[in-house]
Amino acid sequence: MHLESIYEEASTQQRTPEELAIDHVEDDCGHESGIECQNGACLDHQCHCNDGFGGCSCEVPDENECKNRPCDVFAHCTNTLGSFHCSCFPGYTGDGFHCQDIDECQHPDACGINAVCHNIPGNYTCDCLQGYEGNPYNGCADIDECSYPGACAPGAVCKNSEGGYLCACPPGTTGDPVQGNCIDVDECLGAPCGPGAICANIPGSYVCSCPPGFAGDPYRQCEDECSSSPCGKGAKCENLVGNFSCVCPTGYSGDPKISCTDINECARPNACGVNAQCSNTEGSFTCSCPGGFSGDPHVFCQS
Ligand SMILES: [Ca+2]
Ligand SMILES: [Ca+2]
Ligand SMILES: [Ca+2]
Ligand SMILES: [Ca+2]
Repeated sequence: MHLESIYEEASTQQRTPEELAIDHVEDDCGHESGIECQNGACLDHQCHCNDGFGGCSCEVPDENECKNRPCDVFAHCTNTLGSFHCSCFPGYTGDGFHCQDIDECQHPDACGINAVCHNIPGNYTCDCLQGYEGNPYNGCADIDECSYPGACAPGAVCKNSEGGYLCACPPGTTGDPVQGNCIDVDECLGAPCGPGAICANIPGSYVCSCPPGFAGDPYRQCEDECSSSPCGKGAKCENLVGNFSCVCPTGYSGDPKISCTDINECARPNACGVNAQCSNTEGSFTCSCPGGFSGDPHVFCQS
């Protein structure tokens, strides 16, 4: 019988636990012997022995050694005919004269998984580890903290883990991901784009672009489109807003994207004045009055 129930029964009946313990022994005693209840009182067909007697009909002289409390305080004393014995309470170990608490936590399976064991006198308790929930005696499972609204700060990313969870501000944002807020980083303040490029801050990131008339990888370098000599041989590159154009310079003709060649102006009729000599040059031509002639060769040479 458990300690508490013995004491409970003893207090309701206003008897000592030892006296009650004797009763429980006598309860097991039948009446087959036919001997009358000699040294006791018959109650409810049971012979309740006077002090110093035992047996089914209280016919045997017996000392109740339990009266002297010979057992450990954490043991149950049982009087027997001619003797007694001590047995440690549940949760205690020993010979009954010396009982000590069993440290149940030494047993690896005392609690379920992910639980912590606490040894207490006569018993033990189990609790789920922090971050775990369930029946600690059967086993605790990880709590998915991320399933709770507000586990992390607004805009933060929640990542569940065994026994815990992590809050993090997503890339491109900064702040306190647990209790504060994740705020966009203005990456443009750090001039992350290539030389000549335009930086635009956007939520969670930034964008680099080349200004109109410039080309290239804006994250590396933006260059005047003409700087890469996109036009044909002899052609002029003109940088435009968002574009460029190739033109053959004055005195040259052809497809400026392929090549520009000198115009032979002298092949044109009336390139120079009357009587004048035309001489073609790279990109131009000259007119001159021949020997013996004078005047403006672009208009008229006079002899
Ligand atoms: Ca214990
Ligand atoms: Ca967790
Ligand atoms: Ca940003
Ligand atoms: Ca020419």
